[in-house]
Amino acid sequence: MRHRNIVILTGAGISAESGVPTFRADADGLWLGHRVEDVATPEAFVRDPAKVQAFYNARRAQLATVRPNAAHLAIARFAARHPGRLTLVTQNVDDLHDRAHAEIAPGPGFELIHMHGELLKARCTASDMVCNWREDLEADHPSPHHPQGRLRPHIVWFGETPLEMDRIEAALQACDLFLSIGTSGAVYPAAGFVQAARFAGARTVEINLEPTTGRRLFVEGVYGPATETVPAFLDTLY
Ligand code: BJW
Repeated sequence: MRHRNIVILTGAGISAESGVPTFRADADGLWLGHRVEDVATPEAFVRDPAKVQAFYNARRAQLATVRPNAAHLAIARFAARHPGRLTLVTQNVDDLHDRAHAEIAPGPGFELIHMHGELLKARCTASDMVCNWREDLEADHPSPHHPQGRLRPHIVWFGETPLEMDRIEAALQACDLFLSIGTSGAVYPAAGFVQAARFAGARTVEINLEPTTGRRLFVEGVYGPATETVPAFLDTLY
């Protein structure tokens, strides 16, 4: 075993070949036809809850049409045989990592953190209670948890604090290998994780379709479609 404590950060690129659109692919800056600030901020939800709920309803429904790809499954296979600690931090709100790890049970040192939330969960605006949710949400969806609450998507919007930051920071401080897969590095704090990993002395590798603007922060880069590069790279670790 060349590495004991591993952190893998994933972004939209790992799910692209499953058919889930990435965020920053369009030259016109539109994201599934929306400006990101029209749908992914708390202010947008106050201004136009129907539009925000409809956007997330469509994405939640789309999850039923996609499946984990060879990159998700390669990480799941790796997690099943890695004897050390493996922290998989995903910025993705889809459930494709969850489904891959449900198919191939991970080892005891594995944890999966959805730092930007999950499409298949909803949160009460009054109590912050989180529940599993597969149906559409209405603009003013009453919360089962609190008489004054509404249900909103369990998504971390711009300006909100990402989830599980303490666990992520602890894993980064202890890691000896950091892999960043399919993320543009445009959104913080995830974009800064590579620096924390370098500070810990870790080997740092960017795996992407093409070098990102943050390429210089990584010691190594592996480029090509995730379904090919991720299984091949993980095979080199044993
Ligand atoms: C492939 C591939 C294939 C394609 N194979 N690869 C000014 C300066 C610095 C920071 C800020 C600033 N102003 C504001 C901020 C902070 C802000 C921020 O970073 N803004 C930037 C826009 C500048 N961040 C926040 O507000 C965050 N909160 C925060 O900072 O709180 C303070 C705090 C910090 C730390 C501790 C405590 C408190 C919250 C960010 C929330 C992000 N939310 C979103 C939307 C919600 C989720 C949803 O609706 O789905 O999350 S934004 C969107 O971007 C989404 C993603 O998770 C996130 C990252 O995108 P990702 O995954 O990188 O996708 P893309 O599309 O950008 O890239 C895809 C990549 O894949 C590309 O590189 C392709 O090449 C590659 N690819 N096909 C391999 N087949």
